[in-house]
Amino acid sequence: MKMTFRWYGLGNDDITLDKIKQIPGVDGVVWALHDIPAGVEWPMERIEEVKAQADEFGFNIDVVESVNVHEDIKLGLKSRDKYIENYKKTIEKLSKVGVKVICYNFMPVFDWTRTDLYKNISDGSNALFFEKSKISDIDPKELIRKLAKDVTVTMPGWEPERLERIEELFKAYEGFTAENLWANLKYFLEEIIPVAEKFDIKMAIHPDDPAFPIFGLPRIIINRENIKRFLNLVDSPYNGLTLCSGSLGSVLSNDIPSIIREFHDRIHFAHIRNVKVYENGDFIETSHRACDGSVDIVDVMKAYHENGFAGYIRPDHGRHLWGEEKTCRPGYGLYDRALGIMYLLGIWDTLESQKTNKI
Ligand code: CS2
Ligand code: MN
Repeated sequence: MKMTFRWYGLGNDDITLDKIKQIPGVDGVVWALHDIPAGVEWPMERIEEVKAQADEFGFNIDVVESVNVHEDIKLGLKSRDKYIENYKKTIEKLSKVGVKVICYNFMPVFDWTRTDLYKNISDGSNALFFEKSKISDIDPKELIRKLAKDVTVTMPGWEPERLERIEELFKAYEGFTAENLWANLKYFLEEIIPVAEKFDIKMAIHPDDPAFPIFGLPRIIINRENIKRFLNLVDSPYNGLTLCSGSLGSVLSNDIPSIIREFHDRIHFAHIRNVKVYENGDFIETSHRACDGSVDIVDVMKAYHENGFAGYIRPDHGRHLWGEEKTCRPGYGLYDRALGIMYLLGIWDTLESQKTNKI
């Protein structure tokens, strides 16, 4: 298991590399060129710049999250081929600085979606929250306006240039079904995976968050059955998963430890976080502790450990603690993610000692 921490880049993240350096056990930063729009080939100089910045602190840059997929690819438009070509060129360039895993998602229009970015918790902290009933009444444009008012940073998947086109995008998706999305994903994978194989980079799809359709848009990477179907679209180790316990955890019927046990050899990147799901389907992000949320994080770590997981892992979102919501990106503060790492390493180290009969 190789521990990493997400870093949004120099000047784009108040959690700087020198701070990350002080969290025990972190070997690499998970990065991206967040200002490059989906579909555009990443410039080599910019990639090399990040490599030099990480080198200075001794961090690897083995994992990229994300190289975003252009909407025309998801929609299956004719124009997709030129964007797929750019994607392939980006894969090749990333291999030159030693990148090993590319995380991406295939969700129409939106990346992760919440109704509240700073829901107060009784202990005085706050966290990302999803109110199911709100999503069914709210116009997506209204939600975008509401969330944009709350943050000063651009959130991945909610980039202004994409959202300016929101009406156009919804129109393009009219009558679009889950089967259309499956077909377009297959087309994309059949093009990309041979290139990933050639340049030895594992592609790792991120599950949809939340793991059910919203605003009438299909979502397909949502449960065990669909993950199995996804892996069979192109049956290669290079066609793999980012297993996000929080995204899949938004639906109580997803048994995440058993999904890990079944597909561990295709999981290249593990996102670990906990969510508390309520009876009405609302959910809030919690600390990583198993007893604080609905996902048994101890069993999640056991499932990785017993299968000798050698891939990359990172704490995913955390709560905002000690007033840090004033400066950090929603869900990506320093403190809860650092605490999360200590919890995850505590479980892992205990399991390791048990294995070697030290305890
Ligand atoms: C994050 C995602 O919400 C999450 O779980 O990990 O925003 C993730 O970065 C993207 O979906 C990857 O493309
Ligand atoms: Mn995730």
